[in-house]
Amino acid sequence: MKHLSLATLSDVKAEKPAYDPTTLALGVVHFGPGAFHRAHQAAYLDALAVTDPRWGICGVSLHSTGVRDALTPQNGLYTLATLDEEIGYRIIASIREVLVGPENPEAVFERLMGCGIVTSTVTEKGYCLHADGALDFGHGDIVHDLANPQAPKSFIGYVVEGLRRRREAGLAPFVLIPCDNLPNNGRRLKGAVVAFAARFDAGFADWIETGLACPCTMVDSITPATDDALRTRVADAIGVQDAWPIQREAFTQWVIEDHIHDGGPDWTSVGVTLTDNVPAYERAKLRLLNGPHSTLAYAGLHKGYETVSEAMNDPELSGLVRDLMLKDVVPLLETPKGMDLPGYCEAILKRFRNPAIRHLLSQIAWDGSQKLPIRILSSLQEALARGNDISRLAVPLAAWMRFVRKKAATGEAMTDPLAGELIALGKGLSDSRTDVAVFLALRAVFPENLAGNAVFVNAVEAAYERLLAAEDVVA
Ligand code: CS2
Repeated sequence: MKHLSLATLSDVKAEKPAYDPTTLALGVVHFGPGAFHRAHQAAYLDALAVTDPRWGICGVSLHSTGVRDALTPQNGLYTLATLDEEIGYRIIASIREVLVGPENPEAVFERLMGCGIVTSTVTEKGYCLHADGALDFGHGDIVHDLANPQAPKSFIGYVVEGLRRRREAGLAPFVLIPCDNLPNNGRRLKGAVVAFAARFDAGFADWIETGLACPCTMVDSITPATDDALRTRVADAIGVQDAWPIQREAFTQWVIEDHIHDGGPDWTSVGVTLTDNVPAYERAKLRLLNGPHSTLAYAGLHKGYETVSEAMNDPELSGLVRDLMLKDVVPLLETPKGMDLPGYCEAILKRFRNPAIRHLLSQIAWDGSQKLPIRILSSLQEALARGNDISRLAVPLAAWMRFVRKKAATGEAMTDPLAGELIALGKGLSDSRTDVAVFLALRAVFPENLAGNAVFVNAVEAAYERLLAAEDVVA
């Protein structure tokens, strides 16, 4: 079978780009061209390319060579399979180049000089922030980048050195658009960039503070990792082989704060929502989609399920997340303009049930130490302050603790920046209520005010005991 590339595009049985990909300028530099980026922002920019050729993408991988190695022989083309009641296959051509940062930082800086927009999907941990949202100057990559600004390891290091060179050359800053599931992602990122720059030169930090547009965003589309089943399915459908197709649900949403630059893309023409109230959208999404997702992940794995839709078929679990959303979280939220929060919850529950998608709970369970504070503790703190019942919100925390325990006992790999610490801690547990205190001592996850709150501690201990009892029944 032939392989996907510009040369074989005419043989492909899929929706094809309605523009000539070779004419796109590299107007966007994107850090972290993983599955989510290729499912989401790259698809929007692919639609935009039909009318505006300025926004082709240069993807920059900070660690692995995999995306570059898969996409370069395919001239950047890949298949986006949308899995719902109907299955769609579309060839995306907006990624025109993929660079691997550590191989050639100068090539990345060159692109940063020539682009108009920088976007990122580097995950929560890629921002190198403390739990309070400020840049972590003790983070190994940040320490490295302050000493070696010309060969950075972190996304922050690249952005700051790219801005420094632009200032030196008399250019304006690029527009920086973070696309990760972080509250106030634009504010946090800009704060981190300014703080890093201030270590070099206060005037430079002021220049960034005044001139850098870094809007907050909300991004949404459920994107399970690529597997061999998808590769086979895509090859059968489109008639050529694609080394790295991407799958997602049909639903997709991108909300960007509307103070972005003149002369930029016509975002709304491709379905992006521009608003002055991103925080309301982003809080709703983080707490009503990502929070329940993490709840299903840990509670579902605890019950032996593999995928989100399987977990949703368990009435106890689907009832838990539904109540958590509607009874615990919705009352805490401001309703974004034109949105109906209970309707939003029902739509999310339907998306979780999507039978066309095999979204692995183990994928969502990655990086729990980073995700739980944002997704669950945020709601829980507010619920506590109002004197609301927090027993359901305690369940994902207790289930995560059992998840860590299991990883420590089985020796299975755990993806989490705190993995070493968590595994060590998980080995010393006694499988009793007292385990909870061991976890609550993790200051990177549980702030002092919460860990010392008796109502909170009791709720997590009670949830933990219930999970232990369920394990006894299974055993
Ligand atoms: C998920 C998200 O893996 C996870 O943690 O909760 O990737 C989720 O699928 C997306 O945010 C949906 O937009």
